[in-house]
Amino acid sequence: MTRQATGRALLAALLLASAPLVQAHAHPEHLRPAPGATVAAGIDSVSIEFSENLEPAFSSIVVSDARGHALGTGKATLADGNRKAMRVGVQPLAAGTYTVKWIAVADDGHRTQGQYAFAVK
Ligand SMILES: [Cu+2]
Repeated sequence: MTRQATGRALLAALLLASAPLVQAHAHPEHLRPAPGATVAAGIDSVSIEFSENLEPAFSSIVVSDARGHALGTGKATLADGNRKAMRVGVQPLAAGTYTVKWIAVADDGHRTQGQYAFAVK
């Protein structure tokens, strides 16, 4: 192996070793209500705790009813002292199915997003 090839192999190994740090995207870990859950009527917020600190300006949670109407009472906010936890208030929910769409922008600027449904009985 030439010295140049050895250098390239070393660089490749370093890049592989650092990949988990580079890809520290925010993934949802605790979702309330949980995906697919059926909860009692009257809940007035949806909250998601992520694996990474979030950038509040670009992160959001939007709750929609079965007809696709957004129900939020305001912008989603991060919890005091915990930048991994995001919450949005909604009017107390009546029976039906609801969709949650979230966008999470982590401190490193990477964006993840997803959606799930839950039911209110
Ligand atoms: Cu990332």
